[in-house]
Amino acid sequence: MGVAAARLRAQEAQGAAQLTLTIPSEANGPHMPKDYVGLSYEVQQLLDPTFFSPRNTGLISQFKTLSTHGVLRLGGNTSEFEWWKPAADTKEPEHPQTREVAGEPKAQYYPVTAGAVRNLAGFLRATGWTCLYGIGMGTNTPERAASEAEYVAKTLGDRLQYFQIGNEVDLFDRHLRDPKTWNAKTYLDEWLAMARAVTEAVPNAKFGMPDVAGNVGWLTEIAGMWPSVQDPPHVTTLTHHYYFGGPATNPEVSIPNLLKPSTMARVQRTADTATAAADKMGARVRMTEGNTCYRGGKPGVSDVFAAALWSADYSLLLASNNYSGVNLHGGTGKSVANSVGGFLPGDVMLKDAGATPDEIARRPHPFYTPIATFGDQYALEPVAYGLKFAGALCGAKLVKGDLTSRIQASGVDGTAYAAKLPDGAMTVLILNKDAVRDLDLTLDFRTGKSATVEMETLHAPEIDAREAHITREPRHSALKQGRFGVTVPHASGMRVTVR
Ligand code: BDP
Repeated sequence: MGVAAARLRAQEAQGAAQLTLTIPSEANGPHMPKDYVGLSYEVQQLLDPTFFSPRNTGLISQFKTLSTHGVLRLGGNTSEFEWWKPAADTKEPEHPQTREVAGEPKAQYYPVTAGAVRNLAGFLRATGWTCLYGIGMGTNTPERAASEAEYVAKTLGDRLQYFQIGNEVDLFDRHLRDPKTWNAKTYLDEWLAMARAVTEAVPNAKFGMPDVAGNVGWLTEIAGMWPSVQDPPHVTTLTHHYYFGGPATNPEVSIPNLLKPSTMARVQRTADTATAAADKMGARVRMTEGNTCYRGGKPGVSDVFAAALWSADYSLLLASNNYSGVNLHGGTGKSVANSVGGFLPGDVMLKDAGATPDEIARRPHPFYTPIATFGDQYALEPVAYGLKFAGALCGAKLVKGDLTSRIQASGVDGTAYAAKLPDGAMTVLILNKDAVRDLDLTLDFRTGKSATVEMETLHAPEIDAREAHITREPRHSALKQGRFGVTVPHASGMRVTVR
C-alpha cells in the first residue's frame, strides 16, 4: 500500500462513526431516585463547625448548583478517630492503641461536638440535601455510638437518611484490628453490637453497611449470614466504595485507562455482585465513597474534563444497575490529607515535576474534590459537572437496552443511556469518551407525532482542560418522522430530549 493510501486508511479509521440508535418510547428499567446525586466528606470536616453551617453561603450555593436534592455522606478514614463530645465538659475517653501505617491516617483523635451537629442540620436545611451520618467503629464503643446517634437523629430530624458505622471495614486488618481474626463474620458481630445499641437509643434508626473499600465479596458473605441474625437492625442499603486506581504516582492512573470500556466492565462486575447481595436482603446498593484516584487524586486526571466524562458514565452505569446513588469523595485538602497519612501524593508529584507553588495552589486540593476550596471561595470542579450532567436523569425511569454496545461495536468508546423523565418526555444521554472519533448519530425516537427536541451538552476545549461546561442549546429543533440527526464530538457529552 502506498503512503497516500495508508494515510487515507488511517483517516478513515479516525473518522466519525455513523449509526442509528433506536430509542424506545417506554422505559422498562430501574428508577433513578430523585436523590441519586451525592457527595462524601471526611467526618473530620466537622472539626471546623463553620464549614457545614447555615452561614457558609458559598458552599451552600455550590451544593444547590450540583443538586437540589442531594445526599451528603460523612465518613472516610478520619471517622475512625472521632469521639463524641456532647457537652463542653465531656472528658476525652481513653483510646485503644492502633498501628501506624503509611497511607492510613495517623491516630489523631478529635471531638465531634453538639454544636457542629447543630450547624450541620442548618446546612442541610439550607441546601435541601439529606445526610448519611458516619459514626466511628475502629476506636469507638457501643455506648458512645448510641449517645452520638441519639443527638444526631434528634437534631437532623428528616434530614437524616441513615447511619453508617465504620469506614472501609474490610481494611481494618491493616491497622485497627488483628489481621489473624478480622473477617466479615467478626466484623458483623461487632457491627451488630453497635447497631443494636444505636437502635435502642433511636428506635427508628436505619443503616447503610458495610461500607467496604473494595471487597464486595463481604456483601455476599453478609447477605449469606443475614437470615441467621436474630432481630436484625433496619438495613436499607448495602454500601461500597470505588476508586478507579491510585495513588497519583501510579502510571496506570491515566486518562485513557480511566475512560476505556474495560474499566467500566470491571465496574459492571462489582455491581453484579453487590446487587445480588442487596436483592437477597431486600435492600438497594449505594456507592457511598469514590472517585478517580485514591490518596487524594491525581493532578491532570482527577481535576480535568476527563473526570467529568468518567463521573457521568460511572454514575449512569450504576443507576442502570438499580443503585440508589453515588457519593463522590472530596472536601478540604487538609481533611483529606489527614485521612491518608498527612500529605497528598499528588503534591509531591507536582513538585517533582517542577511546578511552582503558585501553579500547585491553582489546583484543587484534594485533586479529585467535586467542590474545591480556594481561600474563601468554592468552585465546582469538572468531576462535579459530570455528576450534575448525569443527575438530569434523577427521578427518571431508565431504559434497559443495548445502546452502549451498539456504539462500542462501531469501535468508538462511547456509551448511551435512555430514560423516561417524570414529565413523560424521552431523553437520551450520550457520552463520547473517545479521544479522537466523533459519533454521527441518527436517533430514532419511534414517534410519529410532531415533537420538539431539546439539547444539552457537556463540553470543554480539551479532554485535559481544567474546566467543564454544561450548555443548553437555545434553539429547539423539530423532529422529522421521529428521527433526529446529531453529531456528538469526541470527548464530549450530549443529552437529547423529545417532548
Ligand atoms: C478512602 C478513605 C478516605 C480517603 C480516600 C483516599 O475512606 O478517607 O480520603 O480513600 O485515599 O480509602 O483518597
